[in-house]
Amino acid sequence: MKCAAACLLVLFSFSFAQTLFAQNGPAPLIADPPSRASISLDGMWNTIIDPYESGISSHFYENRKPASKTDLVEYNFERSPKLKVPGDWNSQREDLLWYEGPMWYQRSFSYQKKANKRVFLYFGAVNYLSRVWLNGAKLGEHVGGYTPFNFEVTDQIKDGDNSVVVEVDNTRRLEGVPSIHTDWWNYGGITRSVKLIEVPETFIQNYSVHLTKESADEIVVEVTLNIREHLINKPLVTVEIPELHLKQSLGERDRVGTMSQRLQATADLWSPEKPKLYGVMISAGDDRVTDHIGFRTIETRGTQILLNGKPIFLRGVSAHEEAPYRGSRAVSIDDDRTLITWAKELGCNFMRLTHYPHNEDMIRLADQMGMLIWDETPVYWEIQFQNPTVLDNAKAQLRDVIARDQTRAAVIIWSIANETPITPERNAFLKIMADYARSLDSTRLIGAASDKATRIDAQHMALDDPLGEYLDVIGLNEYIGWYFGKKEDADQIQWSFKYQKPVIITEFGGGAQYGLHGDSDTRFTEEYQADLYRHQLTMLNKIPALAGMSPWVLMDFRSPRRTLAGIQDYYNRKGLFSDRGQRKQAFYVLQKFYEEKAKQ
Ligand code: GCB
Repeated sequence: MKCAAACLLVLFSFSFAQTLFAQNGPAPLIADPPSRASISLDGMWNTIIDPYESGISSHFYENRKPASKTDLVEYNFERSPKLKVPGDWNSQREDLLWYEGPMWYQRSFSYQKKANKRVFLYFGAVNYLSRVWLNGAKLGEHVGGYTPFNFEVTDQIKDGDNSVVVEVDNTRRLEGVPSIHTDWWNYGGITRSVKLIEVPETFIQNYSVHLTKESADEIVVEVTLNIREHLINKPLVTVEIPELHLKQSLGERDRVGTMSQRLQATADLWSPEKPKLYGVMISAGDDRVTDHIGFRTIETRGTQILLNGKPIFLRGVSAHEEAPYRGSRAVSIDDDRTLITWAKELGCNFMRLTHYPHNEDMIRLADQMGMLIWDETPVYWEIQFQNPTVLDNAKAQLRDVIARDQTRAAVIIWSIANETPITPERNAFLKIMADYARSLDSTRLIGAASDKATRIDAQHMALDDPLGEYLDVIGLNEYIGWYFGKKEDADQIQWSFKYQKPVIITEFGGGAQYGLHGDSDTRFTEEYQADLYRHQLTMLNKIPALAGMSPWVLMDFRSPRRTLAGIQDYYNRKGLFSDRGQRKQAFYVLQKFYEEKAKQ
């Protein structure tokens, strides 16, 4: 085993907090919450539904009790109904199934202040807009329903009783990302865990440990420190990978900045078949994080995707973050494990997690179970591409999911959009997003899904969306036999693609109600869906640039757009599994196809 230190360089020496984060917004994200000392604030929170938005004018955030019998206070958290955190409100109470609007959450907790510790209030995700107060003082706001955020509360938190109040508003907005139209449920609430994270005064803000693009024998370690203003000590940063006999000091650095060091080491490479993870310890002064990290390379060559230098076919499936059996947002590691296990049973080595970043546990589990991941930002259908605030919002969501997941070997593709209209504004917007993703992480592939194919004649279809120029992999969503033409049309069709890049068919499929049988021409029967898969797979298999596929979709999921009574009942029924976990006939068609593919 070789172990030699090479170039030590400071990549940035700006203050992260000042340049990238809005005034009233959260602090830069703390990486790796699972390995931090923390106090969970999950559990039952007091809630007040507030459709007419009286909470701000009535100062709900003060969580006040009447000071005397004449004092008028028109709310009372303690006597109000409770909701579980993490969780969406829609599935917790029948009267909240369709609710879109503001909801106030409050919870009290006791705390003992500790010397030389900084404290951050961390939210895994809150959909969509959140305003947060601690002990009546506003900490800030966060926009976006699927990414984590944290506020520093070192100065606001008290010894003894504390009260945190969050106004959560899932109203759909034209200027939102996503905007007002989506084909999934707009689950509101504090949908992921909340905790207090305790760190030393100087701590490891973020890090990434990965192979270089050029060599599988070189590990790059990048560490960003957060050093409290008044401190002058510059801690020594050390990285250790005991199984590789690596222990390397990164040296003293400036107050804020990212240290980057290359280490020579030959690790067993991570793959879906052998998801090897190494214990990695990073320490800086009093701070220490311990992570489990896989090492692999991902690149493209012509129309191929290479994992660890070898071509790989992505046998995939798309999935929403929806809980099996319950019709709610997935909230537990068991939900995540079931989804990955089902995908594995189908023969998958790849999951397209749509249409927004799924929870961190899911990505960590993919690392452990061996599942390649397409990680997507919610730039979906029509959003206000001409609006600079919308671009900032989309970039912030991309920045935060990359900050959260950049150390996970499972993630191979950052997806910047799904089915967006071809306009000059959109092209410019997505070029900025692609460049931004690359500037934050140059080790992964950039993708997006387009549905803008054109029919050339009865036998030819083409995708020449200009977005392809900015991507490493081309994603195509096509619904021949469901929204477009007959399923048999697929037998004749040949596809052409403008860019010589790997193609992933990111969506195809059709609806079927589990247990509904008939002939294969009858919509919504299992036979129709299975037959559609047969025709599709024959067609897709003829695409020379085909590098993978992620049919739509693993499991039926709730959607307000799906109104057909008796069949859809507000579920999108394109699942290979029903929402109750039953396998439809098409599951077996795809499973057989993947069995064959795995042998090739
Ligand atoms: C699509 C969208 C996806 C929908 C799906 C459908 O093209 O990307 O979000 O759910 O079609 O079922 O229509």
